[in-house]
Amino acid sequence: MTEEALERAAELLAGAANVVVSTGAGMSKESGIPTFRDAMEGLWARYSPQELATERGFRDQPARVWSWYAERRRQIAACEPHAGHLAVAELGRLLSGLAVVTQNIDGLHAAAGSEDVVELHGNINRFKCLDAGHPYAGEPLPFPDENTSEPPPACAVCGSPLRPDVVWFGEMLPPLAVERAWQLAENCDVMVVVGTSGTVWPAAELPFVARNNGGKVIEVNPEPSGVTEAAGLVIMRNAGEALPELVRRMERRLAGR
Ligand code: BV8
Repeated sequence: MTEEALERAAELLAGAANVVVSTGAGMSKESGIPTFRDAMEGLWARYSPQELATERGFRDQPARVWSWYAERRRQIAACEPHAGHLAVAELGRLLSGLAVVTQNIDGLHAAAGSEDVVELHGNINRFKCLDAGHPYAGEPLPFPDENTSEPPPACAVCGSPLRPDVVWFGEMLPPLAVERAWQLAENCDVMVVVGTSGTVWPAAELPFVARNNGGKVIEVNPEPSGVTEAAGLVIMRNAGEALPELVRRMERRLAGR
């Protein structure tokens, strides 16, 4: 099945003008960043993203939430884009009309060379202040010592605590990112959706938007997910295996023209 699915996916991509690659935490797993699902069992078992990745959580426990993000930043700083990220960047060079829409806040698509990346949920290495959203433009923030709980620094403009420039549960997504992401999904010929369980909304809606507007949806995920239903083609492989293979097949097709 995978062989045929890869061949069919390469055929669809080679003939597509507008392609969206839509990614979730599974895209970064082979770079060493645990998915949210893993994290429930893993290092975050003592943390609940639903509780801490919220404004309420931050206002109630600023030092704890700030340290949780600092620990994640430290982990991400030690990670590199893997072959799957590099394959997405290569796809972007082969197909001029390709854009990436990601739920991930780790910046690995840009680090791999993808130039058109829509960050639906922000970026863990960007900061703004809690009360007014003043962007932080100071020196790179140090990582606190492991397991210490340090309070967040204060905004230089208004004095309110700095927070990561990410979208917390219960917060609206950045309007410009939403507008672009839905416009891309509505107009794409093909959407490749990689490494998402399809549990977080409204991002989970994108593959359905693509399908409902005539786009072909290809899912890359070793397990079924909440978006499999929207996919006409499923490649049940890890991103780091499937995406480079997809690019190799596409390059062969494009060379053969
Ligand atoms: C909002 C940043 C308006 C922070 C994150 C309906 C409509 C609108 C909203 C809602 C709704 N229903 C519920 C809501 C509320 C909520 C929500 O969706 N809750 C869920 C839990 C039910 N949504 C919101 O609050 C959103 N805001 O809609 O505002 C509003 C306001 C108030 C009230 C209502 C509406 C904001 C959501 C954004 C939250 N911020 N991240 C931070 O990271 O700290 S979400 C975060 O979790 C990620 O960004 C990501 O989006 C999500 C995790 O999901 P995945 O990426 O899919 O990862 P997961 O671990 O689940 O799955 C990994 C997958 O990879 C698996 O399928 C696995 O099989 C696969 N995999 C594993 N290895 C590999 C692999 N695949 C490929 N290769 C591999 N090697």
